[in-house]
Amino acid sequence: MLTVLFATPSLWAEFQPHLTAALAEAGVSARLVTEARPEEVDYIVYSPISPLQDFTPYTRAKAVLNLWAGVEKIVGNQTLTQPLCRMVDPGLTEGMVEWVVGHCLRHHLGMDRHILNPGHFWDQTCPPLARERPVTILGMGALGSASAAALRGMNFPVTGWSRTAKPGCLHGEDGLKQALSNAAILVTLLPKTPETENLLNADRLAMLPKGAVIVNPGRGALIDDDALLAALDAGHVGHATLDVFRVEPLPKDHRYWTHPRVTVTPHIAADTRPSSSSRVIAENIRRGEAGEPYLHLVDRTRGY
Ligand code: NDP
Ligand code: OXD
Repeated sequence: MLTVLFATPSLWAEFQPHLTAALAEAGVSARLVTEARPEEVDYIVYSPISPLQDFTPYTRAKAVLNLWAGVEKIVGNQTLTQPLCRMVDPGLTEGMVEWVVGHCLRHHLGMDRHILNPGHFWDQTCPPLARERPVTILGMGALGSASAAALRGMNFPVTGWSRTAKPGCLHGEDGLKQALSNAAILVTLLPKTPETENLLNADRLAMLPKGAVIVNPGRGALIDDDALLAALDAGHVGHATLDVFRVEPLPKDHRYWTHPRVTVTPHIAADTRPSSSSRVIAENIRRGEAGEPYLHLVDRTRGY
């Protein structure tokens, strides 16, 4: 029987029934535990909030299965020699699509004008149709491409940008310039890697059309904070809706909290859902045992 170590005790109560059921459904016979002798562990279900950070004693572990989509907190861990899989969870994807669409629609429809204006506000200016509001998505992976599909379904013209060339998607520096210069709303769904850190610096923010809105559920480090605040102060960027930050929780004295054109949400864009993600974990353990390739394997050199 396999030993599967669930390495985040604070999430155990939520995940245990779903993982137990998913392992049984996948035909995997396993002892699911929160504590075990390291040399007896076959698979590790990990999250960035796991106390486990030294993988050296886990000599028998065949893979580390991350509960999060983002892997920046583990990908550089020198003690990790096993394959690392990230989370692509249908529930998480659905949640992200809803969050992205919701925040895009807020800005597209100018909802704040009516919700936040007290008194007898009677401005009858109608917003344009979605088909007239270009959206750019940086990062066209699991979450970016699902968000793009949903926005396209509502007629938003969506431009995608990713690292590699793919059909209907821009790439490279010229592609980025084109993607930014066309963005009334910019959604950032890139992973944090050495290449993406501070991608949105002052020069790149200047490429956006005046008044563009930024919606960032990706990672805080994608944006140079000082450059963004300067662009907001100058009115070049119309609004920034930010879900992720370099330091979380966002420090109480950070200017983002009080800036009139910034909306802060506390890293709640999308959560890994225990029921659907447990099936992904169980399927990967089944694959590991059957000698089949793992799903969502992280490329350690690429960083995501
Ligand atoms: P994927 O790995 O599926 O997609 C990443 C995308 O980014 C790919 O399209 C990839 O390009 C592109 N990319 C990576 N590096 C570069 C680069 N240097 N230049 C251009 N494009 C690049 O990730 P997901 O879609 O699953 O998740 C994206 C991120 O969303 C996560 O890493 C995490 O940071 C964040 N996230 C935030 C959550 C929240 O609640 N706020 C919840 C879940 C995730 P290519 O296709 O060519 O490989
Ligand atoms: C993730 C996240 O990476 O929630 O899954 O940010």
